[in-house]
Amino acid sequence: MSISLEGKTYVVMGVANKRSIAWGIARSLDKAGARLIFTYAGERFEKSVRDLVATLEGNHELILPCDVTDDENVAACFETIGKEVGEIHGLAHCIAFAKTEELSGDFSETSREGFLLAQNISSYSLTIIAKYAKPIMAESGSIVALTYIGGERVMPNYNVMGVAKASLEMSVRYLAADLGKHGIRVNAISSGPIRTLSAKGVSDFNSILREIEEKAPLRRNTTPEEVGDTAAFLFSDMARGITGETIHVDSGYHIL
Ligand code: N5H
Repeated sequence: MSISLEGKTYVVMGVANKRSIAWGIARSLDKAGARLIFTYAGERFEKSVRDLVATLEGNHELILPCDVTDDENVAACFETIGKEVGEIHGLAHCIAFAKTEELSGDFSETSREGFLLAQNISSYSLTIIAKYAKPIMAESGSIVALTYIGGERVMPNYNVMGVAKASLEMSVRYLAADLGKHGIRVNAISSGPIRTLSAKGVSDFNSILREIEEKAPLRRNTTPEEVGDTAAFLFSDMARGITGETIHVDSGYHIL
């Protein structure tokens, strides 16, 4: 079950380890025959990304650091990508961060610094990346970002990240409105909860997963493969009429 993305090049940003949703996306794109470029957040992730990429079918050589909090770093990263491959056909933004202490307890205690940090890394990063990816993006380019239902509705403990995801989802729409004139589409995938490194330390994650198994229309949890295949679809020409959309890949939980 795969579509062909042969001859296409995509940038996958935010692989941390084999459980990452970004890695699910990378595997689907690799299976579809795409050429991939990876960016990682800091030195601590470089080795794990390189080791993982070596297990893919295709030969994906370009693996670069990209610090999304630094405009010049993002500019340099996409300049390097442009020099190496010429043109890209899309990018997957799988980047988010908030302080652990702001992901539980009272939202009214959120600090200014923590609020801005979550917005900076989890939301504004999409806009700065779109700015520097635009000059090297093909006419049919496609950008995909990851979000969560906590950006639409209040979910226990999601707190500052919920506000950042709301901002990210609205950025997807404004970017779609802006970049549509260049033929570039911008969409988000709202994934059901998946046990990733980001979810580590979330207290009662098991009970969150259990509730989905019990209540979601499909009575099961979301896998990184399901998100990856939806990303592959959004990157493909099959999705050429879709932009500014948030697609829920969550076993239907969001309709409840
Ligand atoms: C309602 C929930 C439970 C509350 C959990 C919120 C999780 C938010 C995601 C952010 C991105 C987590 C985060 O920034 C954790 C960091 O403070 C500490 N972790 C790290 O630094 C690790 C090492 C690195 C790799 O993580 C990052 N992000 O850089 C939501 C859950 C049911 C679903 C969920 C887990 C959603 C989501 O947005 O990821």
